[in-house]
Amino acid sequence: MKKNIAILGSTGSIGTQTLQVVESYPDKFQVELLSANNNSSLLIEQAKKFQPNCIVISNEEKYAEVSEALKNEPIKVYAGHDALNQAVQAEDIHIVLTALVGFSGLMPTYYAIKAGKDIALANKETMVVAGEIITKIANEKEVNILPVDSEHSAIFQCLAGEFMNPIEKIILTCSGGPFRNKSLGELKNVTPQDALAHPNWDMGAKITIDSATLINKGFEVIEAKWLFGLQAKNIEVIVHPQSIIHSMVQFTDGSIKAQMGLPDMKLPIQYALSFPSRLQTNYPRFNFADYPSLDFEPPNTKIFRNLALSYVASEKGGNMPCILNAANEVVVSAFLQRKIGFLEMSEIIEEAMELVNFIAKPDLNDYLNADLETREVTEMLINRK
Ligand code: MN3
Repeated sequence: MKKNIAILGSTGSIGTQTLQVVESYPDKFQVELLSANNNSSLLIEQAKKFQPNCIVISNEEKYAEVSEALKNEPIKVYAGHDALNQAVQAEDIHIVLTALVGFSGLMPTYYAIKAGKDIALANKETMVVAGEIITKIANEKEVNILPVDSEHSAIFQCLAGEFMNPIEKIILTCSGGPFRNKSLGELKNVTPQDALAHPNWDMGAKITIDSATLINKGFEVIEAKWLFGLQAKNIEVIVHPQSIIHSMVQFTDGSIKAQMGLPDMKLPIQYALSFPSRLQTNYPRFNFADYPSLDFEPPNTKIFRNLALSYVASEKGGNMPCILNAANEVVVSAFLQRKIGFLEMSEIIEEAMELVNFIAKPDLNDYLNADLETREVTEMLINRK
């Protein structure tokens, strides 16, 4: 039986790579739903090619253009965020791959889980913002949350056959980003263009900046905490510039399992879609003789303060990781527009974490409000700079 897939964020980096995977296994997967935020022309092209039952363009201003272009196709076209929250619940969908950017991934993921759909999770912000609620509902609905993030996929693969064995710690590997060896002085004047040249992974603009500041790794600590039921203090980050080991699990007997290979996002994507099976591929293979040494070093949290702030937010709990995420989205966008410098991103996030109302036991509405409040506060802090 084919798996019917919904791809949220189909025009982004993960979305387009997911469609490459789907295309390689036409007898395994069928696209049921595609959604994009803004990129109407690529969404139209994808819809014609993959013939989903339904597509959603989040930007309602693009509805006329998209529906006109597809008027001769048997494809339902909807627009807007509410339409997406509805569309993910369709009966024929088996698994929802969430590759939306940032906070926007939360509500569609929430509704998909409520409707009993398995989730292939590429939108880590969903877990950062509301991991407690999301994992609780997923348990109630007996829904699987399968990680697409390469580090979490690695851990998930290391845990196959180990589910009864306690974990001592998780070791998340981190490429270090484009600014790995830079000093504070050098970082003061780096530009978005400098940051967008990532050494190992080809990704969208937001996650590329997040990787350069290491907040991406901080988010991954929080994501791992919820996915694998750990405390942040049992999740360690190690810089590994070659990105060959994708992450590791250390068990209580001291044994460490690592998952490794050449970095290619298509692998974790397809493992999430085909789990528990592995699909044969012809991707290039890792050759040990090409890598006489693999390097490791601790991250410098005095320089890359966003990583330290992520541990603080995780420790504090409640809506603090949500505040961290919202403040980050706003400062990243300000940095990309060159309104603030690289190091100011951490300063402003830290101030926002102090200023926004803390709620120890938030419900879903509290998260939505904290997100809005943080955005306002962060904008104010940016304009003051
Ligand atoms: Mn990752």
